[in-house]
Amino acid sequence: MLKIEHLGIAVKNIEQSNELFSKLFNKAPYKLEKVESEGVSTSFFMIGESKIELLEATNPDSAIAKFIEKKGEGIHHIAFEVQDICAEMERLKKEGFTLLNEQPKKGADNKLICFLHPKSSNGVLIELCQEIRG
Ligand code: CMX
Repeated sequence: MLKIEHLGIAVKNIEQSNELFSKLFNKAPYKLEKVESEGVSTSFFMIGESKIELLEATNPDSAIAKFIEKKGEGIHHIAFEVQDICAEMERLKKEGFTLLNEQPKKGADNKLICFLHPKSSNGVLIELCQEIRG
């Protein structure tokens, strides 16, 4: 793994949270993006070399809607950048982690992504991500 790529924060209302976090960071998000396949509306803030992703559910079946219903707003996942997502998925599967998708899928911010089930990583939802190159 190369570095923490971003932290994901589940929010109820992304417009309100964009205002709140813009005040906190004293800057606006650099990107707003809907990812229909994940049922989320996202925004990204760049803080030095670190990124924060805000996520609002776009439908009641979204992972974010279920998370907020159960746990309330807050930190939802940690994403790690990897060089070769397929190789890393294979390695982690062999190590006993539960992959939530067998093939990398397209995520927000020009990334191929794969999630690991929080039950296999001490209650933390982990995302692997690799920049889509070319
Ligand atoms: N962090 C930690 N634990 C979590 C969690 C999270 N983000 N989301 C759910 N859980 C917990 C649940 O509370 C539950 O715990 P208990 O059994 O102790 O109650 C457990 O994980 C399993 O819950 P579940 O009911 O079996 O499954 P859910 O329907 O809640 O789904 C998960 C959980 C992780 C499988 C699902 O959220 C998922 O597939 N996530 C990956 C995709 C995703 O999160 N997409 C949105 C972000 C997309 C993006 O970043 O662009």
